[in-house]
Amino acid sequence: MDISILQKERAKYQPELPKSIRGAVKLITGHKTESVANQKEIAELFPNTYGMPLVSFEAVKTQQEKAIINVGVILSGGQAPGGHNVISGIFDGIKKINPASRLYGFLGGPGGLVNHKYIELTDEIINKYRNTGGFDIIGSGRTKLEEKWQFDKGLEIAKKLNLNALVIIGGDDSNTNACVLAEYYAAVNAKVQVIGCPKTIDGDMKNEMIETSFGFDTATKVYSELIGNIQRDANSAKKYWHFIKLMGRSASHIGLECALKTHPNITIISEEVAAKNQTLNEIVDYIAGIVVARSNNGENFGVVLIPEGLVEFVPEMKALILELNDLFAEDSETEKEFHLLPQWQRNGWIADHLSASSSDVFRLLPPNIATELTLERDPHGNVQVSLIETEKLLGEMVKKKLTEMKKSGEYTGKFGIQFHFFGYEGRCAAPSNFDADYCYSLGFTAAMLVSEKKTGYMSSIRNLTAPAEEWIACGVPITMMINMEKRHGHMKPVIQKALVDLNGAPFKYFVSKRDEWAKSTQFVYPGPIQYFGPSEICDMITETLKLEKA
Ligand code: FBP
Repeated sequence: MDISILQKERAKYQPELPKSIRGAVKLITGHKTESVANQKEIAELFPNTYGMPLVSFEAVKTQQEKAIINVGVILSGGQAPGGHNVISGIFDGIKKINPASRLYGFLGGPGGLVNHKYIELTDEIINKYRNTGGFDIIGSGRTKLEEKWQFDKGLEIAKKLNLNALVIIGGDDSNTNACVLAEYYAAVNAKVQVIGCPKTIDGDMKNEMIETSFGFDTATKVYSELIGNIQRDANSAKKYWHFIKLMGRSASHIGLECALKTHPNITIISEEVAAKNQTLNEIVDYIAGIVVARSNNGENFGVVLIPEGLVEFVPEMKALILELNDLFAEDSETEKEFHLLPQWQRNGWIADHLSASSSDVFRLLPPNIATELTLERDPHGNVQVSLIETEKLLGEMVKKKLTEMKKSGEYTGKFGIQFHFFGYEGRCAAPSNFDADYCYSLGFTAAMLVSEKKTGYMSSIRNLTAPAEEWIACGVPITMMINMEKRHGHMKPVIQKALVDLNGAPFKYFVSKRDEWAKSTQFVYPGPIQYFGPSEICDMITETLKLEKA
């Protein structure tokens, strides 16, 4: 197989582990936990895995001999840089615990567990994937594990392969799956443990005990390089406004981190839009105001960052989406009726089935955006926001507004526009040193949690602003992160997503700077990820972590 020169060199990189888990370790049991909300309901739904204590690992002088542990690993949901290092961390971890331990990879996500599609991951396979991006070692998928027959099929193969545990590498929805599965296996005394690992470029799988999800560091570095390059182009040609939509689903962590790294003229933060109850027209007025102000300074160019989940946070759009979700609730009469309609009748039918206010909003949307809002939800009931062209919606609305302002003499500039969407280009990049080390440590810690017979825990590495050797390896009960939310029209226990905290240091710092960045041109050009060279550049952590932990 041909590999790039970088890949060849990168294969030699030995990821760092926290010092405390490099040799012999001892489990330390901390205090008992409770769920982040809806404690009574969650305790009732998870009687076997609720309220378990936090655990951590400490170095000791001698290690007792440990039993063989066989593990099945699943990559779940969207790709995130570093997934292969989690797997190599698990592999090295279980082999260190007992060299006869074995690792199996289920193919194509949670569906592989249910359909019994797997491979054994050997040294030879693992070595080809160390420090590489992507999830192609075993593939990923979005099958939701929620039905008893799926759990039982999983148990069947786990028994056949003599597995002690499953490790599910995923975001909030996939770790919710892990939690539900752990509870079921504990309830039927299946003797199969389930451990989760916090993955997602979106950065929203974090909380008091999980400082960041893996992949966020690398993906935001890739997007920031691209944004920086576009800013240079904008500042060179001086003739375009670039509207850039950034992946990240609901939360705006990616947009905020990229803004902190690159200082664009405008960054919309969805959580702020919701808090201020801003309408679409108000957002358009805000952007147009900055375009006019810059034009008055002779600068008919700029860069706007737009989080991909924005439409779900604009109050009138949010109300519309909630109504649409109910209309498309799984197996509902309306859902069935809608799918029988020919394409040309669908938008009219929807408008007739909405409340008067949502119907007005729906009818005023450009037809392509209206159709994008009605596309199939993902298996977890989420609107597929990456398919909605919010950058075009806002760009076209700003253009219209400026045309009106031109007519009334309030604006005399030129408005050329370019659209971009950065998402998939960041999800499989070769992991930064941070993500390579972080992921390897998460995998290694997952192996230790399995060896300690823990189930329903998420592998957690803390103290991430310190050098890797000072990181702390822990286990956090997943039930601690769960609350009740409406999905597919029904209340379900799910991990609470972390949105941008408007009282948090990263957002406050951004607010203190954004007017300056809007009026004058203060672009920063971060350039590409560096894997070799001085530590200040190779081991850089995110601005978000720096500010949150300052
Ligand atoms: P996860 O939450 O599974 O990590 O997904 C991340 C993500 O990249 C989102 O940012 C994006 O909205 C979505 O996946 C796109 O999904 P798909 O890969 O199915 O197009």
